Amino acid sequence: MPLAYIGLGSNIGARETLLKTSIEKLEAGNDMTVTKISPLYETKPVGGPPQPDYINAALEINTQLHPGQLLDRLHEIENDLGRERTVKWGPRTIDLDILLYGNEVVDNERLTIPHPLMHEREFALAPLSEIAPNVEHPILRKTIRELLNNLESSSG
Ligand code: A4P
Ligand code: MG
Repeated sequence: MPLAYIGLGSNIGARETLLKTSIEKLEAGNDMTVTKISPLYETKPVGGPPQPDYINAALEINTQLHPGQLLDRLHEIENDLGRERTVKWGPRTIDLDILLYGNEVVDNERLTIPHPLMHEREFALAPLSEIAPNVEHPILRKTIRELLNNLESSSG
């Protein structure tokens, strides 16, 4: 079974509790195991309207769900936790993104894997590098640690 990596973010409400509850909900089903959990990072918002700071984290999961089924599951949990989609990149109770799914490259109307912006975002790469530093991005062919180092050296 492939290992997949999920990025978590929250910037409204009880942010830490929302992250922890979403992890519990992922573990509650019998179709995946959460195998690694990164530390939580407090981050400044990137893009979108002015909005509160985020807490971000990353997970490694071992799952039999295919990418589309995994996305459905993540959306169910986001909805359970009160996510409302109003403004693109706007504030949210919880955002669950598929960052990587094994070595798979997916690009259809619902889903792009690897997540198309992950390599430009410190809030995604910093937690991911704590649990998957040597995992390679299947398109860019660089490890997560290398992508994070590139970003840090280019942003000065
Ligand atoms: N979708 C396509 N590919 C994926 C994927 N790999 N994982 C589609 C998850 N979803 C994927 O997402 C819109 C649609 O993207 C989904 O219905 C799915 O079919 P959404 O979660 O409804 O909307 P969104 O999150 O507002 O848009 P998007 O483009 O996912 O935004 P991002 O990239 O998630 O960015 N700053 C900090 N510090 N921390 C953050 O976590 N997050 C964002 C949102 C902006 N700034 C941030 C943070
Ligand atoms: Mg999202």
